[in-house]
Amino acid sequence: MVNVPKSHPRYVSLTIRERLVEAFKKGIVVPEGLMAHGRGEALDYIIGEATHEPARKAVRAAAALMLLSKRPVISVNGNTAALVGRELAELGRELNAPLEVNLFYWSRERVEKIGELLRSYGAGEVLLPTDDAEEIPGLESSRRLVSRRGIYTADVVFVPLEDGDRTEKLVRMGKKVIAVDLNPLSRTSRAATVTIVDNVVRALPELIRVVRELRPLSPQELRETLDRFDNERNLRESIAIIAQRLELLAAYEEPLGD
Ligand code: PTJ
Repeated sequence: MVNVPKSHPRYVSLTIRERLVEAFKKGIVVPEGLMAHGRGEALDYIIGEATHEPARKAVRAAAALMLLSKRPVISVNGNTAALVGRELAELGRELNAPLEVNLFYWSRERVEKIGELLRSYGAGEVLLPTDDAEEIPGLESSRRLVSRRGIYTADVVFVPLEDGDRTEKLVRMGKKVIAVDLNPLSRTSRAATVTIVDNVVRALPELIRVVRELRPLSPQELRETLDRFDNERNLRESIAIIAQRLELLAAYEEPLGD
């Protein structure tokens, strides 16, 4: 692993890259996952690698939805296992929700490796798509394979960093979907019930913190928190932040990036 000096101005971003490259070498992340990260990284660069107000509002709505849920399930792919596996295990314990490995680029070996990694982080229940397998209706990708005890019967599915198809199909099955995606224009972002436009690396610790903060609220108060949230309006606010950042940079009102 390359040793990134802490003094480097892009230390955090370079360390995240190194984590993904290491996970790629171990067979957790696919090469396509590195490309997907590049797209996310570019958007993160534009928003100043910071959590903005729309993301904070979405985290509150997501936490309320998770606390109201009877059967929440956390879906994990290669990238999220590598970047926030530990936090996903912690969120699962906090919500008493199973983690389910669900991959786009499917291989039995990788499914098992990711399952093992999550268990090494102290995850409670870890479901694999090979356990009591069912199929998401109308979905052709490998993501269609889900566990009956998990995503198939969940009422709320948390899908940090996703491709759009499955989100649409899960919503069509009557489920509520919470997504984390740095791209507010993606199909996932538009199809989800609540989209957190932020880097998973910042969103997960914040989500865990807010779940703990909102836990004492009554179901009525949680429902009010959720009802105040409008995903489409929130996505438009995130797009406005991207536009404003670029305008300020173009108008010499912010220092150019490094
Ligand atoms: O492990 P697998 O086989 O399930 O494959 C995982 C990937 C990520 C390769 C697969 O789901 C995929 O191809 O995803 P997409 O369609 O490229 O979508 C990934 C989305 O995540 C893009 O919109 C990126 O902008 C966004 N993204 C990338 N890195 C991050 C991110 N969003 C939040 N935080 C990130 N760190």
